[in-house]
Parts: sequence; C-alpha cells; structure tokens
Amino acid sequence: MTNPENNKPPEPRQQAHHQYKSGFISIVGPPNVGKSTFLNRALGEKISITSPKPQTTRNRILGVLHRPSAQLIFLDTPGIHKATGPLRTRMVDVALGAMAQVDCILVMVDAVHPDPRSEEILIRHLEKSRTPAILSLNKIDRIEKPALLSIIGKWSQLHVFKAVVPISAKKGTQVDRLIETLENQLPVGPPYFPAETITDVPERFIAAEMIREKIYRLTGQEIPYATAVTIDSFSEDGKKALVLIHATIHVEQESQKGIIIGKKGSKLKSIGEAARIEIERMVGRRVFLQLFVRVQKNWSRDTKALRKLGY
Ligand SMILES: Nc1nc2c(ncn2[C@@H]2O[C@H](COP(=O)(O)OP(=O)(O)O)[C@@H](O)[C@H]2O)c(=O)[nH]1
Ligand SMILES: [Mg+2]
Repeated sequence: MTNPENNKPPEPRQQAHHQYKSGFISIVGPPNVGKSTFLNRALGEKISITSPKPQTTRNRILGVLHRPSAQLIFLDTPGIHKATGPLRTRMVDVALGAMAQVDCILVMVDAVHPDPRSEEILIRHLEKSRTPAILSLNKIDRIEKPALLSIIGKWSQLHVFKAVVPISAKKGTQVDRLIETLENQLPVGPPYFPAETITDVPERFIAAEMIREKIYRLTGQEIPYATAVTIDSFSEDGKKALVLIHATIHVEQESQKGIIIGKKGSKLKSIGEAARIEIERMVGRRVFLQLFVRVQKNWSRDTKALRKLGY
C-alpha cells in the first residue's frame, strides 16, 4: 500500500505470496455440524448433500476450490461418532481414513450444540496425527459473542490448533477468512486438478445423492437410514437436450416401501420432483427421472450388499 504522507513506493510483498499453493484438506467433525454445507458454500456449487438429520454424508466427497493463488482440495467426510452396525462403522472409518495423508485437517464443530462424546473421539484421533489442524466453530448465527468466547477457550485447551475461525456456513459469515486461513497452511506446489474440475465423482453419483437427500428431507423416522439409491441408467436423448435417468431406491422392509411410495404414489412423486429440479440445475439440461422402489432385506447390515450399493 502507498503511504500518502511520504509517497514511498509500496513495500515489496513477501516472496511466499507469489508462490502458488496446493493441497488436500479433510473436513472432519461430529455428524450434523455443517461440514457439507461449508463445502458447498466454499465451492459455490452443490456437490455434497446436506440435511437437518445426522449421518447424511456416507462417502468421502472430493471438492476442488480454484483460487488465483492456490488450489484447495477438500475431502468432505461422514460425521465421526460412536458408531454401531456395519454401515455406520464403515462411515466413521471413511472419515478417520481421510485424516491421514492430507496437508491440513479442518475440524468443524457446532458452536451451539456441543457433542462431547463425538468430540472426544475426534480429539483422540487428532492427537495421534501430526497434521496441522484448524478449528472452525460453525453456526455462529445462532450464538451470542460471550458464549462463543468461552467455547473458543474450552477448545484451545483440548488441542493445539493452528487457528480457530468461527463461521456461519449457512449465512456465509467469515467463510472467506476460513478459506484464507486454510490456504496459508498448504505447501507450495502446482495444481493437482485442471481448472474445470470441481469433483472427482461422476454426475450420476451426485444425481443418486440428490435423490437420497430428498428422502432425508421428505421422510421421517428411520426411513432415510434404511434407504440407498442406485442409478440404473443415465443417458441422453438423441438431440442431447434431455437427460434420462432411471434410479432405484432400496429399502430394507416392505413397510418402508409403502412409506416411500406414499398415498397413490404421492411421496415418491414429491421426492422425484424435488430431486429432478436439483439434477437439472447440475447438468444444465432438462431431466426425465424415473424412480423405482425395491426391497432388499436388511441391506445396511449385510457387508456384501453394502459393497454393491457403493459403501
Ligand atoms: N443455523 C445454522 N445452521 C447450519 C449452518 N451450517 C449448516 N447448518 C445446518 O445444519 C444441518 C446439517 O448440515 P450438514 O451440512 O448436512 O452437516 P454435516 O453432517 O456436518 O455435513 C443442516 O440442516 C444445515 O442447514 C449454519 O451456519 N447455521
Ligand atoms: Mg455431510
């Protein structure tokens, strides 16, 4: 910056500022703290599904943020918690696995609703890792400043973080500051992905996820946890103006099939319509989406079935 009083030329900026940085950042934390909401907000695109229900994210989702000075490669993960059953155990393993071999760990917690049991598991794994960690306290749109300060104090005693950044992923508050803090942690190096790449998963996977998200949002109780979605076909019509998708919703029991379909098919219709609108936004074309519902007895407890369904 030029100083108007003595008209000195600007100070030369530090060398490091000119060097392009790139690296991997794992987003880890308890379930439902806003990890996926933050990723979508950072990228400005929806690649990872979110919902008010815990355990929405089941796989590792990679998202690439391209900045003029850096490439930040985020790994969104399922929530870390005390898991029971094969599916949840697998989900936690995915999350813990994503903490290894990254350049930085972004630990996200809910500033409003602490989750001591999950946080304790998280801290234990952080202690074992030598990777620098940044703590982000999310949902500050719901908390008063004095309460926030005391939470920051508590966390500073639990682990040595490189920085603590309170944000609201939903409102976008301080998200830029968090991104800059993360960028500072990355090593100097060339980009890993070409400029147009924002994720490593195909559109058909994200389409299945969007259907799953609508089930999370439009059905209650245990239904979301008993469902998996597969894409049977994903093709274009002759003129490439329309994307045709056939997908199957797998449930564990006959009674769940009835709930997903709803009265005269009304529930399935609203799930399909809501998903179609989001998939159309992603592919930038009109979409014809046909949903089937199939009972696959107790798939979430069957390791072979889990693998078949992509977990
Ligand atoms: N009030 C508030 N809610 C948020 C914020 N970020 C996320 N949420 C909500 O928290 C819930 C869980 O979000 P999600 O991203 O799925 O959490 P994840 O399980 O950690 O990936 C959703 O209902 C989000 O809308 C935030 O900054 N403020
Ligand atoms: Mg998530």
